[in-house]
Amino acid sequence: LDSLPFDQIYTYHQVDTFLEMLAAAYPETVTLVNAGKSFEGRDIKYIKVSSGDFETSTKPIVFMESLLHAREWITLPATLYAIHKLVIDVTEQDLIQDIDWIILPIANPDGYVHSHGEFRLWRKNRNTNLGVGCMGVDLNRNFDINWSEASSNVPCLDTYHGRGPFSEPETSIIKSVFDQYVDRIGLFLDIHSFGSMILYGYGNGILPPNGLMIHLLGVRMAESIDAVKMSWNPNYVVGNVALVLYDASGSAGDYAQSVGVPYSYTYELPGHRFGIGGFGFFVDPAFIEQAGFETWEGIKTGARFIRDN
Ligand code: ING
Ligand code: ZN
Repeated sequence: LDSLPFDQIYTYHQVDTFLEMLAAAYPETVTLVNAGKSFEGRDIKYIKVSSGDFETSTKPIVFMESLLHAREWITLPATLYAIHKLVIDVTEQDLIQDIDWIILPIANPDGYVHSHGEFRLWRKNRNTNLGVGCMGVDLNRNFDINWSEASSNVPCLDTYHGRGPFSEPETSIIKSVFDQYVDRIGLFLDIHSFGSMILYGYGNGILPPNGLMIHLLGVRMAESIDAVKMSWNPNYVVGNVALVLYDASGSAGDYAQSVGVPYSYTYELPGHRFGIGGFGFFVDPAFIEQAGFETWEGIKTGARFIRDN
């Protein structure tokens, strides 16, 4: 396990195997947590990375996750690249000396597997207990923050919020991470695509009390990415999600903000360079490693900021 080629989009099983091997190969820094099962019964696993004992540590935590939305495949290499630079190819020691990490690469495994098979542009989970012919809950509308205020109550739609806050196993698992570690989580990053944006709450346009600081760090992270981005991609846009994009309730980012995480962002990674409509979710092979590399620049800026402030 000395390299992870960034030349393809890995499947659920490949990532699962990778995480198991990683934890076995680096027991002193990596702890693999099997946090529970998805609707269809797949394991949802995350890693804790710490240079010491994660549980007794008082270091700030950066918590990042990807693939809450199934079709947003480019977010996976971004997360795997971060793991690669924190565990396998460590060139910046301060990031693990000073900071602990929780990294959840595949937050929505059922949807992700479905997007590899039947339906490439699937977004939601695969809940079938909705009482209608349609399936799937938008996990990024299912969190307990302003739930149902700006989302859909129609199960057939892509922004269906589910039967209630945290009705879905996948969001409940993420909630349990916040329940356990919220006092130490200084930065939450929910990695989505596409659009080249760094977004923060709340999804109704109301800013958190530290909104100016949140914006400041958003800009700094965006600048870090823009400095190394591909020339064909636009600069990142930074702003409140409701102002930049649209109103949205019950998101993971808003939930993190509401329970006390000081800095919570949703990254929208760049889309396919020839993407129009749904094709923005397709992956340009020439961008896979680059997506990891450039996103990592933003993540590092965020991590060091919450360490130093
Ligand atoms: N976009 C996000 C979505 O869930 C978003 C935008 C960000 C909403 C932050 C709420 C909070 O719709 C994608 N591409 O998923
Ligand atoms: Zn998304």
